[in-house]
Amino acid sequence: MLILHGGRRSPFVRRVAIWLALQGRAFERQGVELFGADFESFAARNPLVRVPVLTSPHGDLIETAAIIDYLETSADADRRLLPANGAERVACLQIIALANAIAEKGVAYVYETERRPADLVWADWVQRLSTQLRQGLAALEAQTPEAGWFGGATPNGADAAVVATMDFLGTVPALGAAAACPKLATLCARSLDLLAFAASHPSA
Ligand SMILES: N[C@@H](CCC(=O)N[C@@H](CS)C(=O)NCC(=O)O)C(=O)O
Repeated sequence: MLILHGGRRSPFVRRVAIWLALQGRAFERQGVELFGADFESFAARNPLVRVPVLTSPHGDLIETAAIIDYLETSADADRRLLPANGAERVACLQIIALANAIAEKGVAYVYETERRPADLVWADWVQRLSTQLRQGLAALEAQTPEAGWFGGATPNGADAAVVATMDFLGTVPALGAAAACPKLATLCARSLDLLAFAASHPSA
C-alpha cells in the first residue's frame, strides 16, 4: 500500500494526492506535525524533515518531482498524466514548472508572514515575494484555457499542479490570488466536480 505523508495545506503534498487519485491508485494518507511532535522522528523518512514523502515498495520517496517521476514510470501508459514526448510534453512540464515555482514562493510567503515572529518580519522580502507571486500568477492565468483542462477534455499533470498551487494560495487571503485570476479560479471550481481533486482539497 502506498502511504502519502503530509498535511492538507501543502501544495506539494496535494499535487501528489491528486496525481495518485487521477491515476486510480489506492493510497493512505498520514498527517505529519513537521513543526511539532514529529520533527525528530520524521527525519527517518526524510532527513530534511519535509513533505511530501511517499512510502512505496521502493522505500520512502522524497521530493515531489521524483515522486511524480516514480508514479509516471510505474503506471500503465493509459494512466500517465504527462504527454509522452514532443512539444506537448515540453508545454505540460513548463506549466507544472511555473505552478511549482509559484507554490514555492507562496510557501515562502506563508513562512515569512505566518511563522516568523511579527517583529522579525522583513517587509522588503514580503514585498519581493508578493511581486514574484503576482507576476507568476499573471503568466499562468494568461496560459489557462477558457474551458476544459490544460490536458484538453480530461485533466493531466498540469491541472494537478495548477489546482494544487491555486487552492493553496486560496488559504492565504492576503494574496487575493483568485480575484486576480478568473480563469484559474474557474478551473479550480470545476475541479471540485471530480473526486480526484475534491477529496484532497485543503478544506476537505
Ligand atoms: N522541493 C520540495 C519542497 C517541499 C516543501 O517545502 N514542503 C514543505 C511543506 S509545503 C515542508 O515540508 N516544509 C518544512 C520545512 O521546510 O522545514 C518538494 O517539492 O517536495
